Amino acid sequence: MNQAHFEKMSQSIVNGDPVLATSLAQNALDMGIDPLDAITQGFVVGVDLVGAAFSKGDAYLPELVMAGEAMKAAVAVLEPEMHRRGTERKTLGKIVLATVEGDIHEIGKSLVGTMLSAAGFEVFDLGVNVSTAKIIEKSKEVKADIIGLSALLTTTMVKQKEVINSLINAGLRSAVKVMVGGAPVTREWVEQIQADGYSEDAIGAVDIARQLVGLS
Ligand code: B1M
Repeated sequence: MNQAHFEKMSQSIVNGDPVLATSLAQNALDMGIDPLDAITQGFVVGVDLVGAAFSKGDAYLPELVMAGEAMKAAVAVLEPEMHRRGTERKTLGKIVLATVEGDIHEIGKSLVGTMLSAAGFEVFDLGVNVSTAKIIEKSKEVKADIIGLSALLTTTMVKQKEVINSLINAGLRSAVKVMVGGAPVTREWVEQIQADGYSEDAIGAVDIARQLVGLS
């Protein structure tokens, strides 16, 4: 019986249906299903399916965005119950995420954040136009495993380098990995600024983040 419910949960993510995902999450609690099982055996299965389809070119950005929204809606119902039971999802690592200073492009960064959260990372999304000092301060405060920096403008990419330089100057470079992304970011740029990881899209960002915390 639970398996049938898990399949419906997965399908609600594939269909990008936050309303259905919300009610299935609530039904799961009413049925006595463990909220963690609902996430890992139900909703995450759907996220993985959409991610795999996106990677193969069988799904497109809107599907990915809607799947992320549906996942967020389901987790919003289940997470309070997990807190209450003290069975919080074991996080894969902590990520401080921001669009760099001078840059207000939000959509890609937020999508990356949603996918990282859905995959099990604890994401501290600082928003857009975030100063280097604020990024480093937050990273120190939460003892981040990874700092994720998005930049969409050729004029703001340099802020990714600035963050890395500031980490070096503060003696913190070995304490945290730095992952970068955004449309103008190239592999050459990543090598030049000596970032630890780079991805062209949100699904790839999850793979890279997993690698950076030693999980794959
Ligand atoms: Co802007 N803009 N924009 N813009 N804008 C671009 C980026 C531009 C390429 C358009 C163009 O000219 N063809 C161009 C940049 C040129 C350049 O520097 N090379 C540009 C410009 C020039 C500007 C302004 C300067 C325009 C002006 O005012 N004269 C201005 C700058 C404002 C500022 O930031 N200070 C500006 C403003 C805006 C809006 C506010 C209107 C709006 C943003 C709204 C918002 O985010 N709330 C906007 C938009 C929408 C775009 C385009 C059209 C779309 C960006 C987007 O959301 N893409 C963009 C052109 C384009 O990219 N086709 C453009 C969808 C999103 C899902 O993809 O953000 O690439 P993307 O994220 C991807 C990957 O890059 C990657 O994964 C994401 C998901 O797959 N990724 C990461 C991103 N971050 C990552 C981090 C990671 C890993 C992967 O690890 C941490």
